[in-house]
Amino acid sequence: MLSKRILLDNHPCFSEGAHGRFGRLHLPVAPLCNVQCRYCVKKFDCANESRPAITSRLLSREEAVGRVETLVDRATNLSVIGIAGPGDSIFNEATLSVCKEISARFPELILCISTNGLLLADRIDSIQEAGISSITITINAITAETAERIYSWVNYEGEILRGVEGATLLLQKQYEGLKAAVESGYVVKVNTVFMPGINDKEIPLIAHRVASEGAEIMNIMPVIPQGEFSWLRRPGHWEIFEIRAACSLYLTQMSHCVQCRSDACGLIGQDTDAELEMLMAGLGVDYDAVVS
Ligand code: CLF
Repeated sequence: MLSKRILLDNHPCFSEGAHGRFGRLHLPVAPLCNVQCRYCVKKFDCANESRPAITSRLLSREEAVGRVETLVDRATNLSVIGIAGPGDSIFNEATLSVCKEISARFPELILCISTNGLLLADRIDSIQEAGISSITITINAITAETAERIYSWVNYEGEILRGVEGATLLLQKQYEGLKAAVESGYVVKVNTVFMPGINDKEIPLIAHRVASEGAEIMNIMPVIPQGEFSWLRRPGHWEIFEIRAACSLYLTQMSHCVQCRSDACGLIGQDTDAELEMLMAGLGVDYDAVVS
């Protein structure tokens, strides 16, 4: 596994200093999800929409590796290959096989996954074997009562659990997963979706708990009101600022997240179209600027 120093110097999401210098390439190879968050809507071919769980299309394992080969060559400032959906990275077998191949062929790249954490503790050994270097877990609650309001269902080992039963298991697995990842030497980022009136009171408690479990950094993101939570209010900049300030008492806060797509490519906030870049490469058009 890459050292913590290398990771923090070169990972654009984990490091404020790296985000203007290095970009990430997301590979949309993980379509399935084992948890239904009430704020999540997975979509494909959404030309003008940019948010998590969106991708133009899914990639096969071969296409994903081909995309890395081509784009890393054309855009020398890509330091991270991430798998962030559109479903849960760990729930999809393709994630580990793609990562294994990329880590063997491009050992200099940071391999990053984003997960809801349900399977993290169960699969931590396979995740390490696949060469993955950084992990983000989305944790939105401390209590089962709050988690029950956020998640419609949880699918664990083929059994669909709803209500407080599903919520309790998910929280238990998320905190177990965080502990297992930290004990395995991972630098872990925790993403928390700020949902006014749903989990805002618990966010500082989440910060306190994940910091005490060894998380390195926290990324509080405003909810995008959609799906079953389309009636929610999107929190304003000042609310986000205040909650980050409260949580910064416990661990470092990320403030440059752009809530990117599952097929994002380039510098954070200056994304390029990976599909178009692949097409240009196929046509032999010179690399113009994946990122400038
Ligand atoms: Fe991708 Fe996520 Fe890894 Fe970064 S994104 S899997 S940690 S390489 Fe980054 Fe995008 Fe924000 Fe995620 S800006 S949504 S925090």
